[in-house]
Amino acid sequence: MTTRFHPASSPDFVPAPQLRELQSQRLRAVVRRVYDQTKLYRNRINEAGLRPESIESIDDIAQLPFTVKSDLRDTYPFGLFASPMDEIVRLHASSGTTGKPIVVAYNRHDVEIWAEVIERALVSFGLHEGDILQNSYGYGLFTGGLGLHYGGERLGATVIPTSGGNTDRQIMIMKDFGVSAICCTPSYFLHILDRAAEIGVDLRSLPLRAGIFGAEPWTDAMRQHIEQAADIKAYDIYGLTEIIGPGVGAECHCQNGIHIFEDHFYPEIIDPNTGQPLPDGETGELVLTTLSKQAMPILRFRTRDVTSLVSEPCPCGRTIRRIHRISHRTDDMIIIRGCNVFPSQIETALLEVEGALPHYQIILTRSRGLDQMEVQIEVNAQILSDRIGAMEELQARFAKQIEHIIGLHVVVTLAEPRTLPRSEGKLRRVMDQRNL
Ligand code: DLL
Repeated sequence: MTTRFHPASSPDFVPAPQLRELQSQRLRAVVRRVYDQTKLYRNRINEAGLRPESIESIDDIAQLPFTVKSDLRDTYPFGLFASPMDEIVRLHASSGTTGKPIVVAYNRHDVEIWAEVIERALVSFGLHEGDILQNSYGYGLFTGGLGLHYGGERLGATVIPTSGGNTDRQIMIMKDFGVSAICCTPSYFLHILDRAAEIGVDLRSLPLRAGIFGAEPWTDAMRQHIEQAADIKAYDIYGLTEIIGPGVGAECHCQNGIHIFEDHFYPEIIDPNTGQPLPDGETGELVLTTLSKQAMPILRFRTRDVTSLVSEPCPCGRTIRRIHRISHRTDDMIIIRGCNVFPSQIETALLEVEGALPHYQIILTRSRGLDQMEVQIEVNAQILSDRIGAMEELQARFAKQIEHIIGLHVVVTLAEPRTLPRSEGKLRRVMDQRNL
């Protein structure tokens, strides 16, 4: 993978004092804008006993109030817009699981920034003009499709807007069009891999060399599996609708954390219980402030994504800071018999056992007041029929490995290949049936 310097990534290498000056200048402007243009922020800033001019530099950011997801719901649909409607050129929405969606807006300047950060992400994955980019993120209200699309075009790549689904056609296009990079959720890529094997296409023999995976958590164990199975480099891209969509941050070729494009999106880590900022290196909830967005700027958004800021500089030389890959969301943590468990721990455990396919599902139930966790894992059909007792042995190995990592005994069920749910977008791996 090439690591040559591309001019689009210049802002990633700005010396720290200069970056802080830019962040301060942008923070002052954004605070003034939301104060003048939105009722919610004006009230919140007044209630905090502040005036817009109280915020002089980026060091003052922690004085500002947080924004939470329900603020976006409560102001549905347009209550947080800070540009007049006739300047807004795009709306996206995120459905969430219940009730009204949240709506986000972009003016011309915002869609340009979005394309800029996506271009910077693609460059940091080693992509360049001439790459053929299959974009299998969903096009529509979801930000993944259109977000990646315009950044790819800005780079000068050839973007193929396949969107999600119709997997056989995805594979045909990948093969016939000489696709060099694909964007989709890691779980959809697993599905593509399976289906390709079924119809006799070996992705390793294609020109595909990079996968751009995000929109859901995935582990380094999963990365290894994907990289080997497809002979590609698998990169992590992070983002969320409320802040812009994909492109808040991305890995570089070092694959050791997500660089945040912090000239546009300022990261903080807080203790989710107290709301207090945590020092670099400590794990907590990621909070993001949009420094340059105009149509819908957001101050100190509580993402619920759990990570930490990496203090060591990255060998790639980028000065923008990194966060560790997102391990889970605060609301995804499973509390079972008093222990905290993350689905990513299960993923890591099961991929260490030979014979596991990377498809699994976690089912939580409650029986006579006691929580039970069942992990269903797809395994190689060969193993299931190999010899008498092989299945029980494998089951025991999975249970032991999981217990070793999470400290709890779980029920392991082995499943035939291709029997667990698949997804063309984000995959829900945890079924919590405890309150049914
Ligand atoms: O998922 C935006 C996106 C599209 C990101 C395509 C990357 C690629 P939402 O639907 O609003 O937006 O979901 C945002 O997804 O708060 C995280 O919990 C999770 N998420 C996104 N990227 C990653 C990632 C898009 N790389 C929520 N690793 C976020 C782990 C991720 N979780």
